[in-house]
Amino acid sequence: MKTHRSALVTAALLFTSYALPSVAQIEGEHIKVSASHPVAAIQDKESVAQRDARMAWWREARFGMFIHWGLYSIPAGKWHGKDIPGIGEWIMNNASIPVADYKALASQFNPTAFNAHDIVALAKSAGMKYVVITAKHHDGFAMFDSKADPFNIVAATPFHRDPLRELAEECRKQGLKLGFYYSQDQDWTAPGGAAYKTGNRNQPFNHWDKAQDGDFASYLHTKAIPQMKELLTNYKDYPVVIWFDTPTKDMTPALAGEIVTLLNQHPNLIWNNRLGGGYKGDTETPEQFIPAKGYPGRDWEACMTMNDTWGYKSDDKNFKSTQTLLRNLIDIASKGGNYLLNIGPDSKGNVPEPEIERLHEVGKWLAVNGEAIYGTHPTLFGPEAGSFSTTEKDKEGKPKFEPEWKWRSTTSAHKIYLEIFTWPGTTFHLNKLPRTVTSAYLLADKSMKPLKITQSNGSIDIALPSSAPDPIATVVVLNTK
Ligand code: FHN
Repeated sequence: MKTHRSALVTAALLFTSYALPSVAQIEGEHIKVSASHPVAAIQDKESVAQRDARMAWWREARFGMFIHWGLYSIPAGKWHGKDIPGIGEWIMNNASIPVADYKALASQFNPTAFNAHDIVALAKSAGMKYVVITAKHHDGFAMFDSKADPFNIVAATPFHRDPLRELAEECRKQGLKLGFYYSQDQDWTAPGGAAYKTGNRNQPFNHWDKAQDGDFASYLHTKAIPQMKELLTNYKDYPVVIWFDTPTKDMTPALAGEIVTLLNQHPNLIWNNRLGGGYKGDTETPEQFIPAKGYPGRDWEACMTMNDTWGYKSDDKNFKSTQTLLRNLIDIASKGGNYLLNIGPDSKGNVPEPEIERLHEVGKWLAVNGEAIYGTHPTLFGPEAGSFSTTEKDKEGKPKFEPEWKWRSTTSAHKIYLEIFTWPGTTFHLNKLPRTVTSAYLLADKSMKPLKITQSNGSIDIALPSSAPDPIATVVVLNTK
């Protein structure tokens, strides 16, 4: 009876492409369906098992490279000799640069130092499993060969090469996945594209040049959707991710539905929660922060910069330490998320040296300790990540989360990993053990020499060397049954 009913509901969901009914969780077999959008997306139709299969590589990956690269790397934070405050890729908006002046940058863009092999090799050496690059950011400049719009790197610059094609070839060769970021809503150089000033998303037509005026739907039909079609069809097996950004209220459910119709033709694609129009997508995307508890029941990916900008800014040297980057990765993995860490190449295509250095260092740690990160499940404990303040509030007026950085934990079927940041001396004590531990060893110790353990009443003492073998994070493995 149960099977029969489920089959009927499945069929109904698969063949309903408009006006979806509001269906709650169906006997645990299907993902919750949202009623508010007109075209059913893959997430509305697939079973939990189909979703697990579609998300499998992404969940295993845990660590990816974000690349913000475009014309904004030429001014690199300065316009007419003045420092322009804000993030580098927003310079056109923040300095209210006229469309014609910004477009003129294309004739100077000749990033001859760009080397797709080296960038993919860098990601690989960092232990990253996928790359997501800005195919088009809010400035409207396409970093790929586009027949739909001539404002692109092949047609409008002396470079005449398609970096996305070159990256796709290298990702294929070096075994990484490739995704494309596409600013579907904001476009500051196309008539009708949305534009809002920082912090003012409710006024998307906050234009500063008449050349930007126009109709949003026409922009979508003549530029954004044709370009997305190009991106989805011209790179063989890639992209595996489409990373949308900054939806405004102009992205109505009906317009977003047109994009979803296109996405539905690529059933293995993963796309984020930033399309707009009421679509939840596959992934939550906390930006520049790590949520206190992750998003239980949802896939999520924290995207972060290494300094204070996504797109290259020559004066931004405020790079986070390798320790911070690595502990962020561990923190995120312990809460079941992915870390999408950004690089911002300069106008010649060079990746800034401090970014290369840090990525190599993170990669060295992962080469030894990756087992504790890739494909793992969240912590079985929880309080180690920190606690909510009883007195202080965050920006939204909710109790402020105060992280602790002593240790984290990740899990696999038969192991608990303890990533220790603050060395506790010669004993690590754990209460409320959810599994029985059979043995323990240091992950970096190739001989897996057993660490002495003492268990009683659900707690354990693990004997450790007197000083931290790894100053950033030492991983203790507990074999469990
Ligand atoms: O406005 C963008 C910003 O430039 C950058 O691309 C980030 C990356 O997540 N997303 C937007 C802000 O949320």
